Amino acid sequence: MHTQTCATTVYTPARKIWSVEEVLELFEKPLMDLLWEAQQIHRQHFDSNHVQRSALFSIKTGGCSEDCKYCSQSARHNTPIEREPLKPLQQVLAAARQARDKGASRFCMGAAWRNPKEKDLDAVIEMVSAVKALGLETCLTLGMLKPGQAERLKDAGLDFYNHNLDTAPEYYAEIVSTHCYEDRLNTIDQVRAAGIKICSGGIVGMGETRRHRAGLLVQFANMIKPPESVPINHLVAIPGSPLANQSKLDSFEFVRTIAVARILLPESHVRLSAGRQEMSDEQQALCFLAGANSVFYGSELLTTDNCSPANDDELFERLGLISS
Ligand code: SAM
Ligand code: DTB
Ligand code: SF4
Repeated sequence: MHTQTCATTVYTPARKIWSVEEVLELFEKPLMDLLWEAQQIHRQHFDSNHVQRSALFSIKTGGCSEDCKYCSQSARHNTPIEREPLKPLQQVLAAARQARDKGASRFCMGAAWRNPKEKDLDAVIEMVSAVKALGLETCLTLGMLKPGQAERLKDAGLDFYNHNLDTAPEYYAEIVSTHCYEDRLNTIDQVRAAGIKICSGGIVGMGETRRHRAGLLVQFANMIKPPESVPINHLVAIPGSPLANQSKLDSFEFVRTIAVARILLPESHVRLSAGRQEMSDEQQALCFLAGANSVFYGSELLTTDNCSPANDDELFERLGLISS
């Protein structure tokens, strides 16, 4: 008789698969208990006082075809941001040099595209090689990728690709109608398959519920391989955008979101991202205690202001944080 050994093999997942209910239980813990749990996990996987710094630069601003309600760069909203062409290589390199000299370790280049055209990709590939040659890690965020494009970026030496899921699957259609969650997941899969590291996170403070915040984090935690980098943005309310009048999320709820991300994603860098400028030094310190270990460093994000490097340097000094 032929025995099928594989039929009796018990598959044991290497990691826990999280349910939204379990994640909600974490969110509901007393804040001190949640912070303690997150901090212990953080210390098992990272140097507790180290924070990674990425610089952001918009290589192509405005005029985007998509209708993401939070975004200043959608051509469909009446925001103060004007459409600009793709920046020339020398301008990108000058910004990268400046970021490196100020102490950033990664240079993240963002473009307001639904997806890059092949001609655009040729120019971006040149940028990746040139920025890498400066000794910086490279990251791109260009929108959705078509088959073959991720491989081209990998060949150019790209380290990270940023593509956020932004919110829970069931809330996504409230925020964007011109593409869907499946499209986002599909691009993430292509990037992973090409061997590029993934940066994927989301935005809180867009009117979503705690269940939606839990649902977003569950998406990352249950991936076969979770993203290496998980940016948690607080909405920057853009005048003229549909979310212009959205009220700010309770600051402790934001800290909880960081702590839960740390517990669910013990090996990922959790980045305290957009919205940091509106946070007090004390809230930022709580976020680092909760397990955030990366920031955007530089006085600008893509189209909005960020904390000034001088303020960040002073805050890091006061907190005894070391960065690279
Ligand atoms: N077009 C590409 C895309 O959508 O992936 C890349 C650029 S897009 C600006 C990158 C990310 O920036 C978004 O997914 C979102 O998470 C974040 N973002 C954009 N506008 C924001 C805002 N007003 N507040 C917070 N985060 C924002
Ligand atoms: C991410 O998660 N946040 C960054 C980066 N990835 C591309 C973008 C933040 C943008 C904030 C609003 C603006 O400056 O336009
Ligand atoms: Fe376009 Fe990206 Fe802004 Fe959406 S988030 S409107 S895809 S630039």
